[in-house]
Amino acid sequence: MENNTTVAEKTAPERKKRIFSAIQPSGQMTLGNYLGAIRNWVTLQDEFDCIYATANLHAITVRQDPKKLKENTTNLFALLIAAGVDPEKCIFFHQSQVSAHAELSWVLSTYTQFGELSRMTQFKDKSAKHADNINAGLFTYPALMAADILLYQADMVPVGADQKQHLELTRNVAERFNGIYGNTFVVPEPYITKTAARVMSLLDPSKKMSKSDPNTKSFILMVDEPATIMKKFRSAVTDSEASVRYAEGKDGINNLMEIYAACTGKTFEQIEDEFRGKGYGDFKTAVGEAVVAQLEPIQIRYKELIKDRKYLDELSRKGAENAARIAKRTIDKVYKKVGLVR
Ligand code: ATP
Ligand code: LTN
Repeated sequence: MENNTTVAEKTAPERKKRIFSAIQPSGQMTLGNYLGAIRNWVTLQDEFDCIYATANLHAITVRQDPKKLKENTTNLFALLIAAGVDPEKCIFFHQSQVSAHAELSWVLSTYTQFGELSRMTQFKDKSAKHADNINAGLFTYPALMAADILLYQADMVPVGADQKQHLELTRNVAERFNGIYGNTFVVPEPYITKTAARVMSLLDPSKKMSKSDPNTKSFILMVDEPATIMKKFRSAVTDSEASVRYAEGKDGINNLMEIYAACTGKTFEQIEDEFRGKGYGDFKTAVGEAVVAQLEPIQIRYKELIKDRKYLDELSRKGAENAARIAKRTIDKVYKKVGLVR
């Protein structure tokens, strides 16, 4: 017989695989955030049981203006819905609305080693950038991220390539805890797409595109006007060869090809054929237009959604109630295993 599933396996209710991801409301979202993370959230919704959050507790590891943080959090929530995250299909809320995140984070921080946290490149980068405020939360940030993921027993975590190290740490902490107390957490896998997993800066293609870059020409914002997007692509750094092909040493062109491929679905080979004999000017225009085509409909929906903050707050509260119910099961189990009075 071809099919070798047992009767027991067939009758057992099939649990859809669960996805968890979050994004910090620490500023405006870039094209890197969109292609590397947000877009995947949307495509995964139909197939999986998805839980998404704004990571506002993570955001305060860098000093924030309270009014701005609140505004950015709601704006991010609206932007993600405009991009296609559907609160009818997934659970979508703000991290601070479910207290179990902070509770589990504390417990997990006692199963995370100082040495492990010291190796995190994001910690090294951020503490170099914010030398006047290297707080304990910035250091234990990955324990909170592990709590986010493990609370919901997520099987997969869609993130950009830069978060892979935090995912590895989450897996280690889950395995360590399971090893001591018996099976408690699902050990999650990273979900990182091949194209545009790491969108690079338009001005220095050896660095990742980052919203905190002081030079605004280095990144495309999801809310940038079409004319601004075209202008930024026109000033993107390339090379002197004037040939559109993917090759080592052509970081600028490689990055533009990645972006174009991610926006049009074309392969590198098709792109090389399309622009054979043409200059970089034509290519940059095509990349800009492809990006505008992706972002413009999102911008229109975003402007509409952001007018009704009450409605957005209501949506997040509903999402948080559903999230809290799932989170409670895990945190109860963990407290019991560790021997904490409830
Ligand atoms: P910052 O510049 O403040 O460090 P960031 O732009 O790196 O922030 P995050 O909020 O840390 O953004 O990341 C949100 C999500 O977007 C994460 O899943 C991250 O992996 C992804 N991401 C961020 N930058 C890029 C990029 N350049 N290319 C692909 N994915 C990215
Ligand atoms: N650390 C991530 C944001 C984040 C996250 C998470 C991602 C917080 N909690 C849980 C995936 C799963 C970042 O900086 N991009």
